[in-house]
Amino acid sequence: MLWLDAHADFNTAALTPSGNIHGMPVAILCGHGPAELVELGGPGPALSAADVRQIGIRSVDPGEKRFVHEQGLEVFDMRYIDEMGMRHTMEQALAGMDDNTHLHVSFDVDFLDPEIAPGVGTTVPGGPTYREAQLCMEMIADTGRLASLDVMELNPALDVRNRTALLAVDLIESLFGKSTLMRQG
Ligand SMILES: [Mn+2]
Repeated sequence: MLWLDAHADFNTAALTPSGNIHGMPVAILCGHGPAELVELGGPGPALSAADVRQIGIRSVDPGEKRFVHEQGLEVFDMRYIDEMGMRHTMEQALAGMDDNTHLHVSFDVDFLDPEIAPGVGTTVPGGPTYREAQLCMEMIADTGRLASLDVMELNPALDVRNRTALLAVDLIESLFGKSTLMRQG
């Protein structure tokens, strides 16, 4: 699972400073949370931490930060992207898939820099630019392994002339394989 987000969403009820359950889904998917949620899709956790790669992270709570480290979650934060570039980041994040890999992408629109995507509930400055986000989506498409997608947090009431929604559609088209030129496979 590729988790594109400004936030790690790896809080638990014990760690969270805000109490917001929308900051907990990755922890719950990895088995840390109430059984009613952990086993929502069947017995046992849906994923292990080793199945998760996070991209674009730049807001992590103090207890959550420790827990991310303890669980060995693979996080490509904005500092990593700044230093290594989006191409290298995605090469690392997409490494190790095989023919049996079901790649799920969770795209929280607050992944994007608020300068280009203001229409979200919790903006965090310093996210990927338009070109970085396009490259991220295109490199996922190039793997041919994308099998499912969720798109989160787009809020039309906070958007500016629908630009965030239009941008999300543009990026999802790239994720589904739309490209400028015919590309060699
Ligand atoms: Mn988020």
